[in-house]
Amino acid sequence: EQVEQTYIMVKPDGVQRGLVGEIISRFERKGFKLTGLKLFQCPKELAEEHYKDLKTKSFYPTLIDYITSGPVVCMVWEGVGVVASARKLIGSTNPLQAEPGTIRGDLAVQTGRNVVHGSDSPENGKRETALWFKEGELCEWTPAQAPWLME
Ligand code: DAT
Ligand code: MG
Repeated sequence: EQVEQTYIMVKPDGVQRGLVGEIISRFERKGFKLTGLKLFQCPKELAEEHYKDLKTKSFYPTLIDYITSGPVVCMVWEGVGVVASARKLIGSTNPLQAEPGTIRGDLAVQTGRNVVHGSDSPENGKRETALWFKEGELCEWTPAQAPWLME
């Protein structure tokens, strides 16, 4: 039972639509631990680095424009199995295929406006956390509820 970290981001549409609290709540209520949080205007170079694996895709330029079009909310969540669990909470990339009950399934309709990002592996969780946060911006702490979440 390895503690992992995942990088979660409310994309500009989620911020503009007033969904920040709703999205944070879902991870909070599940029981994961928040270790980083900031509102941030993403520079183009960082967006390009974050999505470098998609560089050859036709939608890459519009994806970069979208992610840099307004502030995003950057978060790091920690816990056992947090990477896969967060992906389940988020739902499928295409919101029309995302299950009801997931963030995208409940709150979005189009792939190009799918309101939230989540790391797809523990390795990328680490890579993206280091990309979006400086060391002093992360907090190590023990939530008071910890013994009531895990025996
Ligand atoms: P996810 O965000 O579910 O991990 P991904 O890593 O494959 O999905 O793609 C990153 C983002 O790129 C995705 O959230 C929205 C955009 N994207 C992916 N596939 C797309 C497509 N076919 N058309 C338009 N945008 C797409
Ligand atoms: Mg992805």
